[in-house]
Amino acid sequence: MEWIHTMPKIELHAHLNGSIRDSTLLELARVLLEKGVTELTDVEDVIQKNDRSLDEVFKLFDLIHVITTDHQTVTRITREVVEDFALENVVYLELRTTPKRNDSIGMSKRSYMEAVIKGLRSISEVDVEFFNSQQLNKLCGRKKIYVRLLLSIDRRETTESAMETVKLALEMRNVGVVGIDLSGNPLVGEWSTFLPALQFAKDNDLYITLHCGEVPNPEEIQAMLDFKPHRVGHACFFKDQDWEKLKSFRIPVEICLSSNIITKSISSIDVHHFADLYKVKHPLIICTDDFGVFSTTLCNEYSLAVRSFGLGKRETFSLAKSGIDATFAEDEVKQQLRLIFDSASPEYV
Ligand code: 6MZ
Repeated sequence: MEWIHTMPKIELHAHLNGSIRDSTLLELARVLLEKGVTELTDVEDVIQKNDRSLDEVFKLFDLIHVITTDHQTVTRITREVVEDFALENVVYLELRTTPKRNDSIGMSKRSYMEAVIKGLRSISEVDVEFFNSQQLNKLCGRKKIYVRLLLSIDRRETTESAMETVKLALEMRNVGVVGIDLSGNPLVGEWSTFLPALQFAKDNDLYITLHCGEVPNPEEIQAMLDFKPHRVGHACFFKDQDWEKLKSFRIPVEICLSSNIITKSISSIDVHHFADLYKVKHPLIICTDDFGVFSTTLCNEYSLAVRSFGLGKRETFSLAKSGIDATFAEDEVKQQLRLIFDSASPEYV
């Protein structure tokens, strides 16, 4: 559907290391193979993109991290991910990544993030605005994209490590960091471990989004909702009381259709909670999660929603535009985004 490609879009749930081009991953893996760092079977596993359970997805991430976690590669994949989203007419991207420490190569969480910022600065194919004093170039014909960053806390981390990430986020607000994400294998870690750092982040006006209800965990889901995050991702295993709370707090949901289906968090698209949330006009936004790992694109996710839930062109455009309110962007950026959508709207009536 060509109109989905040309439509301006907003992406709010994209993990950097889940969004690597196949060609890049292959190229990097070959170098490691030559050095004997990885096994051929491991690399084949990265390339094969069949159905994966949630558990397998996290094993895959560990392997991807072996392949990608050095400063130069982090810079490269950041540049490529932003370019790829801009080429599908994403006009605002909130990119999330877990700052990583690796003493053996002199990497700290800070230097990891500096490599990400270097990646943003190095983009020349498209015009990027990633902190608010920057102006988007007015050159015609070039894609323009606003980028903001979320620092992820991995559920394997300790309270101290989570706190280090939050402090880093606070120090990096002047380079486009707007919030914190809690992610990682949902079968690992306790909510109480992360709460102090997340509360500290919230008290210091960072925005918070949580992976919530990716596996059945009733107590954690309720505790997370009581924390009143600014958004949640997934919400696959919600029960009635969870939906009630989510809806009464009007917490926007990041919807990742392919990810939920491939990991079998949702048994089939016809029973996906998108339908109910959309029907009751609850704020939601279509996202990719990990376009590399799930072999998708944001256009593909919109097409899936259009085909599965019978959305028309106009409804799809309104849905995409409504994502502006769920962004963690400054008011001026939201204003600019409204102008971008308004100028495209005649195509979608
Ligand atoms: C939970 C996920 C995820 O941070 O290294 N991540 N966490 N659920 C998901 N759904 C499938 N997809 C990705 O990107 C990769 C990391 O993001 C989180 C995991 O912690 C994964 O290791 P970064 O850039």
